[in-house]
Amino acid sequence: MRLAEEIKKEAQNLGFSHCGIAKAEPLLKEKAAFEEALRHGYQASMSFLERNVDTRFNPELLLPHCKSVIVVLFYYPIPQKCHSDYKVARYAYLQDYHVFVKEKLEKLGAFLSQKCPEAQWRVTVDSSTISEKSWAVRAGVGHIGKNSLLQNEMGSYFMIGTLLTDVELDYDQPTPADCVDCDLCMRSCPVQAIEEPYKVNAAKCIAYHNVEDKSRDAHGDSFHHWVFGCDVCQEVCPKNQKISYNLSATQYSSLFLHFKNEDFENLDESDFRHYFAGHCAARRKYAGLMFNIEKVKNEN
Ligand code: B12
Ligand code: SF4
Ligand code: SF4
Repeated sequence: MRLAEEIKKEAQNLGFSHCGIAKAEPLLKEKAAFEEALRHGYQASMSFLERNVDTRFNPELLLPHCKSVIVVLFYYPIPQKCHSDYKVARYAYLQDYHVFVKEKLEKLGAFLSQKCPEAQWRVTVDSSTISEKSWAVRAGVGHIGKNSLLQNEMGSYFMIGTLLTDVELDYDQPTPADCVDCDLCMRSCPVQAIEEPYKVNAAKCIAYHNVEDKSRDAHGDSFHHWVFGCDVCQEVCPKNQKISYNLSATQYSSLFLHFKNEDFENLDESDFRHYFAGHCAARRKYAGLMFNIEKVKNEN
């Protein structure tokens, strides 16, 4: 078996639904589109997006002599079954993907080292300065939908990670985009944050205001019941209607699923620390989550 095929098989053994490989070369078209989005101010206060723009689209700046970008997708088919007026994005039911996807990718890196002891490699999951969706498209594991998210035949509920390496491999081809005449996500976004197809203005997006925005300023728009993240533009997408739920395959925590209104409203700091250690919600900190809950409570 060729090395690329062995890597993909190992990725599957590690629990990734998809694995594709892109040639590491500067992505000029994608970089230009990204810079255009920055000129529109779509990054809101996330000034980290303005730094290291070259690095995001040229992995050689992250790993010297980088030849290949191995992209993996972790699929999380989790049902949204709220017992309360407070909604939480599905990815927050998982343990913190920054940790477990990274661990799995490090195992994939160790597998590569077994096969090629000289190999240099580096893992990225979300935090690094790399445009993960752009590389996923290049690696042939999906295309960008009008909601700006990577999607394929299984839908869009994925977390993306990459393994950069200086080993040359066989490369995959991008698949064509296929939203065709649909614009459901754009019409359904409660705050009209998808201003143009494929482009989200974070300054309007609920998932920015209730997760990323540290200022917690008096944001005028409603959170529309979402206290952490937002899944509306994925829930309405026809690509996500055929989900076969397979919770045992995910690093799944049912805690939020069982929360009732009073559990959200009466959450105290020690319970927050106890229950949410190791979960994405912990990144928002107690005061941040309570700000969101209070805001939604006042809107109900
Ligand atoms: C900043 C960020 C956000 C911001 C901004 C969102 C956004 N659309 O950019 C906020 C906080 C709002 C956010 C929200 C969410 N995020 Co987020 N986010 C990121 C992060 C860290 C950087 C993305 C970025 O650079 N954005 C800036 C914009 C300008 O760039 P862009 O969207 O990549 O698109 C530009 C280029 O890539 C280029 N381009 C590339 N390919 C193509 C194809 C076409 C056809 C076109 C026209 C252009 C184009 O043009 C675009 C310029 O407009 C990535 C992780 C990473 N390091 O990549 C995760 C990431 C994109 N987020 C992710 C997730 C899961 C979410 C949420 C679904 C979470 C939730 N449920 O609440 C929401 C979805 C909101 C949405 N509809 O986008 C996943 C996406 C998985 C997937 N299936 O695509 C990522 C990849 C994290 C991960 N490692 O898995 N996120
Ligand atoms: S995550 Fe929510 S607010 Fe953001 S673009 Fe999607 S539907 Fe709109
Ligand atoms: S809802 Fe329609 S337009 Fe939006 S991403 Fe899904 S298929 Fe594409």
